Amino acid sequence: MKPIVILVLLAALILPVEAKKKKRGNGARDKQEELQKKKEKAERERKRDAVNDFLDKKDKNEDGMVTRDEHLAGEVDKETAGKKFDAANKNRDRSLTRSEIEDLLGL
Ligand SMILES: [Ca+2]
Ligand SMILES: [Ca+2]
Repeated sequence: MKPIVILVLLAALILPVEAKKKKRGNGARDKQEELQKKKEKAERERKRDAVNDFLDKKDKNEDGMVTRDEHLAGEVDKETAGKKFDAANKNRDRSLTRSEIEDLLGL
């Protein structure tokens, strides 16, 4: 038998095994990626729920943002609440957006 024929035969034997190995490797990685995605999704949902809870409580006019007045309403310690509002209000406008609320809540 010519060496080239032997090589081809060997390749035909080895390649399917290698392909199988590769597939298994990818499967494990896919699973890990899937798990990571699930974790990230759960984390996003947790944040979204927390912000929604906050808005339910504070956002009286239901515009999806919380003004300083809305935030201070019902707070006992208005000074601390005001400071927290100012710290979270990154762009120094009149209200907290969802992402600013995430900061306020320490998410
Ligand atoms: Ca509002
Ligand atoms: Ca703001």
